[in-house]
Amino acid sequence: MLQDQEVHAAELERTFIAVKPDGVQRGLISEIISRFERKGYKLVGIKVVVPSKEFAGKHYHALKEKPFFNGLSEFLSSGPVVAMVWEGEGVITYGRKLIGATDPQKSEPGTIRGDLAVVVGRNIIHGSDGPETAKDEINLWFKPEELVSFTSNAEKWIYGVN
Ligand code: IDP
Repeated sequence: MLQDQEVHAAELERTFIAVKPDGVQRGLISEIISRFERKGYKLVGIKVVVPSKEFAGKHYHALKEKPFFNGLSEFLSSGPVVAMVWEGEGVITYGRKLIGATDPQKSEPGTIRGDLAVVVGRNIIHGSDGPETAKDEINLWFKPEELVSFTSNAEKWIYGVN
């Protein structure tokens, strides 16, 4: 039985989620963690960091041609960020659903940005947008030894497997 759980856990995917400086300053860390945790996803890494502007630029490298790239990198490095790795079936795609659209004004009510943010430049949370990005972002923000692997007792109730 334990073996089955281990196999199952090994198949689960991981995504990188960050509470950006505006979310931290507004006291929304626990609210954001709570939405992922209540859904049934598992927190396997977390730390509070103030990234340098250079590091923020690496994180947002795909956007380096955008006019807002400099301001965005500056903003991400302007204060503490809560960097996290969440694990679970479909967590990359569904995590983005929990987060909502990039522009909070286009985010549905019930989503994190829809409920808690107003403008695109202060949309409080980041989430990886696909499997490759997730892998790259997890590697950028975390060393392997900063992440844990464990089977939660709740998994059999969340996934319905033994
Ligand atoms: P995402 O965060 O929903 O994945 P991306 O297009 O990857 O969206 O953009 C990264 C971040 O850049 C957004 O979360 C937002 O903070 C910022 N951003 C995106 N578009 C604009 C814009 O038009 N003006 C200012 N900031 C923007």
